[in-house]
Amino acid sequence: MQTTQIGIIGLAVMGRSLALNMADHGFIVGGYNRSREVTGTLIKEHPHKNFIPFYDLKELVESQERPRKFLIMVKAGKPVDMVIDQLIPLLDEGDMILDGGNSFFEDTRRREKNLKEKGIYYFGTGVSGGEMGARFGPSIMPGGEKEAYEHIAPILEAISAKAQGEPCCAYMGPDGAGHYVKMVHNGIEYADMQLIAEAYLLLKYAGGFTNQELADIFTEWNEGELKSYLIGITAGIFREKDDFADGELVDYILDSAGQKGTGRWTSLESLKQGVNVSMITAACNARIMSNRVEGRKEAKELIESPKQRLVSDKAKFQEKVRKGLYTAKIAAYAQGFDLLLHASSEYGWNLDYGKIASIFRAGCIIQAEFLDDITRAFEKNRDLKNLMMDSFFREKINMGQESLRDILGPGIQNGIPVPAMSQAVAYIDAFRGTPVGANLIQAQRDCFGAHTYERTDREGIFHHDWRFEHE
Ligand code: NBP
Repeated sequence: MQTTQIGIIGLAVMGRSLALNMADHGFIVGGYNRSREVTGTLIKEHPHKNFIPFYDLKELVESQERPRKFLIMVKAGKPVDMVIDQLIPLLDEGDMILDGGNSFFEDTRRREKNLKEKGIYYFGTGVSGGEMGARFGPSIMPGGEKEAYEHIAPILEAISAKAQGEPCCAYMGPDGAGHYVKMVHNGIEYADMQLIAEAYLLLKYAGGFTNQELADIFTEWNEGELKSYLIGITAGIFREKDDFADGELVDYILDSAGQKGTGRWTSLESLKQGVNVSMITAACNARIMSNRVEGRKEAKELIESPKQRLVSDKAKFQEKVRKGLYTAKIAAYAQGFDLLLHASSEYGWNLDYGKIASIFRAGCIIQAEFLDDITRAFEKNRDLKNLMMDSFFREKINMGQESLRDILGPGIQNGIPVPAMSQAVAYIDAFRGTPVGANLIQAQRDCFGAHTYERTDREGIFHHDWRFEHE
């Protein structure tokens, strides 16, 4: 039997693509899938001299060089625990299990702890970039015991995407760090996509731009500071003709977006950490509202829409939307990295934010030139508390915030929902120290519940005996 260097368990879209990617890079890969026909189909459709199919998990384990390495690529949740339970009796101390699925980081922490007690290394490994990324170079975020990382680094770094020659894979930190970073990456992705959708709505319904014009605008934007994978594909989408009817496909796609849960996890986790990721939450809520297809149809007949008022100067508006989008994007990334900062301290991960931004530069959905600027910001100041405090981004916000405010007006007047952009403005405003009304809230709390308050003019905790008549 040929000796394998890594075993992949779960050969659906992601497992299959990663297996072929590893095989292409010269690694001898053993593959196993619960349903044997999936393995059979894979070798029939993609025969590869470096890929060896297994129909028995024990045989895959026995084929491995030491320390053994297994990459689990099954549906997140219970199936991961089931595969781990099947593997444990077959493994020896020092062997390694990687979970490359979208597992919740708390599950990863639990599994890592349990397996450590058995002498088995466990790496929660975020893999971004979907099927194409997995096949030809994803962004990879492994988290686990640092001393064991050297055993898996050669494989993971070889198959990862490369940005300016550097692998988009780096050790993130202990236990759940890799899956946490992947979760926040997905949350940022939600906000980024929502912002682009809002820019589209503004240009279409307040600017009156056609799909062809939108395609040209996004193509132009993709040559400047907004240059990114998402802006690039958006330009292409506006040009794509429909197969069934006249015009572009985008106009025939139902206005209802799906989600698999990682954005929601980010939002829930932010509340737990006491961190404001309002733009990620706004993006989740926008998808939730979009799913009320029948309800929205019904309400459209009952609740009046404002009259459409197109902007008078299209070119000027277009430029303001570009600047506003870029400014809001800074706020979204600032929120995501702020959550990472708090989590790093809460869980003792010592995350390297500059490194994290650098591995997002290729292979993943949020890849963008902009990430180089984030890396530079954290390299310049490792103790940077918020991206918006970095001199480069501060200046960009100062230059772009007026445009962001200006485009919200036509959006709101035309009845265009712009929740993520609105949250960007609210975040920037609260962040920059403008009054947020908390003095009044403290007064109310003290009035109805004697919750006390602090003062601006003297030290101490105060309670006031509110003299006006109230229940
Ligand atoms: P799926 O998430 O669709 O899972 C299907 C795989 O899980 C099949 O191999 C299936 O085996 C296996 N499986 C299940 Br379901 N229950 C099992 C069990 N109890 N024991 C053993 N195997 C079991 O696959 P995917 O889309 O390739 O994604 C894999 C992971 O990667 C997921 O966590 C996903 O969230 C994540 N991810 C996916 C993408 C993407 O673009 N699809 C991107 C990034 C991350 P069977 O063939 O016998 O049913």
